[in-house]
Amino acid sequence: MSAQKAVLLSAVQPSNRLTVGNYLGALKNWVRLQNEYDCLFFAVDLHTITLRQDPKALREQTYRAIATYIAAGIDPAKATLFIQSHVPEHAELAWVLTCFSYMGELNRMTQYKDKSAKEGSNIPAGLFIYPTLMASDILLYGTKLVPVGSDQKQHVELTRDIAIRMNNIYGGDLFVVPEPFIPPSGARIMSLQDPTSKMSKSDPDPNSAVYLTDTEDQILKKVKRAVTDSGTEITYEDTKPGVKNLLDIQAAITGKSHPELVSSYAGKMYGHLKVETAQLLAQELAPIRTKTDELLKDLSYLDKLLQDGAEAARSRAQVTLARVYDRLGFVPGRYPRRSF
Ligand code: AQP
Repeated sequence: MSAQKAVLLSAVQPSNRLTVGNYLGALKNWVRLQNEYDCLFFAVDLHTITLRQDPKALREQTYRAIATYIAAGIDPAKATLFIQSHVPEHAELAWVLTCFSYMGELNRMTQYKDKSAKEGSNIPAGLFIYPTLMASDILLYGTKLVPVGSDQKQHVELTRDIAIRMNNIYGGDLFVVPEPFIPPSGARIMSLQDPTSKMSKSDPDPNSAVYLTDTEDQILKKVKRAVTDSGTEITYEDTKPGVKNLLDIQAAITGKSHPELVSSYAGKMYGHLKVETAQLLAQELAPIRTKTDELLKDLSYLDKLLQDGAEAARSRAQVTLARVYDRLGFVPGRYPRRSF
């Protein structure tokens, strides 16, 4: 890792097994980005508890997420790899940022509106303030670039607003102001059962997503059942979201362009497209599944790696938190007195 490289940070919530959406939209890009940027990749367990989780499943899924990052090609020697709760500075800075954010701006977050609508009358307060935890994740490391899908762009904008607000009060060098970063091939993979909504790991219908744990047989069954339309011609159009989604999956795996893929299916049926998409997926995911399972057999190796990652992350996070506490006027205690 080089100090000159821009800091890039990204994470996944271990709220279930990861899907091929998480893989093609995030992990596969991270593998490329780790060579160009100073990358921090982590599993956000603190974010995950904004909705109720089963403790045993959460622990397993968190280990599995980290093992999957490595199996997909993240090199712990190149990128800092850790679990969010292992770096307590995330929760500490989040509190400070909560004090500098406004109810009105948090109320405008569409993710909060969407997720709270599903919760009935008992909406966990964490769902409301979680964008300030995300702001903390970002600001702790002087992050310049945050790869995000369109659904998360609003949270990066909020992070910018809070950073600029605090920089205006406490000095322009308090926080690096981050920017949303749209990776070159940022595929957005849609649900196999409802191709107008995003494939999501917490979708209650297991047929809506291909999980990275799925076997070749399961992948084939799910993709064969994927909702398409009553037509027959394979074209890349908004009016055919199911077909478009399968072509997007193929494009993200092979790097081929949509016109190239469409012309290769001239005169063929939806069935061909489904079977070939399933085969490509199975081929791409099998080595990741095998490697993940292998890694999960040796938790002591993962624990050591995570401890090293957390130490590296903490030593960076503490510099930011110490600067913030000093500027706020806190009496130095945990951190030595120094001029920031
Ligand atoms: N369907 C998708 N297509 C492309 N990228 C996706 N990502 C998620 N789903 C797709 C990307 O994966 C990263 C991690 O996402 P997250 O775990 O922080 O939460 P999310 O975006 O809300 O993902 P899920 O799978 O839908 O999670 P749940 O169901 O727990 O809310 C992000 O980079 C995201 O863009």
